Amino acid sequence: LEKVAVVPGSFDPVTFGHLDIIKRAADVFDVVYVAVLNNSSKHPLFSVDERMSLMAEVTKDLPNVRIESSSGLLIDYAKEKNAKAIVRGLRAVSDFEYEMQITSMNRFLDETIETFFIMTKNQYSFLSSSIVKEVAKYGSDVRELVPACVERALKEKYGFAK
Ligand code: COD
Repeated sequence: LEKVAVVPGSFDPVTFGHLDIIKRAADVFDVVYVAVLNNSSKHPLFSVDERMSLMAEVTKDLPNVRIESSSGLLIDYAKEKNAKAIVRGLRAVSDFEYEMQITSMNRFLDETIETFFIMTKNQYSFLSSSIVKEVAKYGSDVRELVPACVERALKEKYGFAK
């Protein structure tokens, strides 16, 4: 039986930190669904479609990774995919409380789906979509933080495209 995992997130936009977690999950699970979702406490810069197409572009060489979106609850999506696991990334202690809350709620809703955490690589521990947007907004260089197509999309959004 195929072992399926869901890697959920807002991915607004995808960074090298996200990509690292997705690649490592794809090494362990047979099929990985990257679920581009809306986090109701965030106001996204990119639409779901834009986030999905950037994600598709940067994961195109990973054959067992599929990009989807859902407007419902993460746990319902995971059930629909017959997922055994939800995979999240952890950067610092500051992520812990938030992740603990989501994990507990998802377990309350369905205790058969496990949440797994992959610890970030040290070089990405400071990296977040928000910090990337903050830097890109002022026209600074984000090449080391995001894939080239994402850098281009940010430049277009913020009016720095040539
Ligand atoms: N290194 C490693 N991991 C990282 C890095 C990094 N530099 N940056 C981010 N990550 C990890 C995050 O920890 C997270 O695991 C994942 O990558 C995605 O991050 P984000 O910020 O894009 O995603 P979030 O935290 O906004 O995602 C929240 C969800 C969209 C999953 C959540 O809001 C949700 O499930 N929404 C759907 C509705 C729902 O079910 N709500 C109830 C949840 S209890």
